Amino acid sequence: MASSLLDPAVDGTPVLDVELPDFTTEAYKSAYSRINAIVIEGEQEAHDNYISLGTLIPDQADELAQLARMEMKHMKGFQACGKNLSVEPDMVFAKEFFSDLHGNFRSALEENKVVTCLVIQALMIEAFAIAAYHIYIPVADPFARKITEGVVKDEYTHLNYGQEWLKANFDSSRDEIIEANKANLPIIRRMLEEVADDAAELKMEKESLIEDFLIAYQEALMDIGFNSRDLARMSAAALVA
Ligand code: PL3
Ligand code: FE2
Ligand code: FE2
Repeated sequence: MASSLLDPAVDGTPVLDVELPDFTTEAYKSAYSRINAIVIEGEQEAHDNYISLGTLIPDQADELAQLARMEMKHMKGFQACGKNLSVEPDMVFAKEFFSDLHGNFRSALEENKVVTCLVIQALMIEAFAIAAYHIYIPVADPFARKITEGVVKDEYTHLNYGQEWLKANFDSSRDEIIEANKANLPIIRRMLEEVADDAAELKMEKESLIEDFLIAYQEALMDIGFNSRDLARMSAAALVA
């Protein structure tokens, strides 16, 4: 049976009655076994990626190790969310889900392409996580909701890290950011499509996910130094591929 919840939003503004899903159905648990795994795998890979970035930016290795530690904490939190609902995360599915993006990050790392690595991890993956967690919070079970609220704050710190670095190095990074966007935004789009049915089972809408992703991603690009024509061109990259 669906229940409803009247609750102030995080910033204190009142929100409408939200229909909560039934967390005990097989359909919910099946979808959750994949989504929970995606999030666990995403946090694990984010940890590894920040450690790797520390080898490309040695003078910031300590700060990056700090970000990596936060990702480990996130991963453990989401593992607890799955356990709490008696769901076994489908990690094989999740590894496959991330494989293209993971491969592109690894190739960039081997070529010492720090800009591409930052675009993939700190801009795209973090914006994806921010969108997903935002949309999830109002429809999450109370246990997962608390954990996710703590996590989403950290993800802004991570997005901001990439944003500040790329902003400080804008002139020398511009072309590589555009290239990394073109190669990887279609992959993010495909990942959003792939998760849409399971997300809908959790009462998360694909349109809201895309919208929130674009807000976080484009705000970052704008702050880094791109103008609105650049942004339109860069977003179009997701449509043509
Ligand atoms: C980096 O800090 C985290 C990377 C995680 C990527 C998350 C992608 C999530 C897509 C699925 C949306 C469902 C959210 C539900 C949360 C249990
Ligand atoms: Fe995280
Ligand atoms: Fe993160």
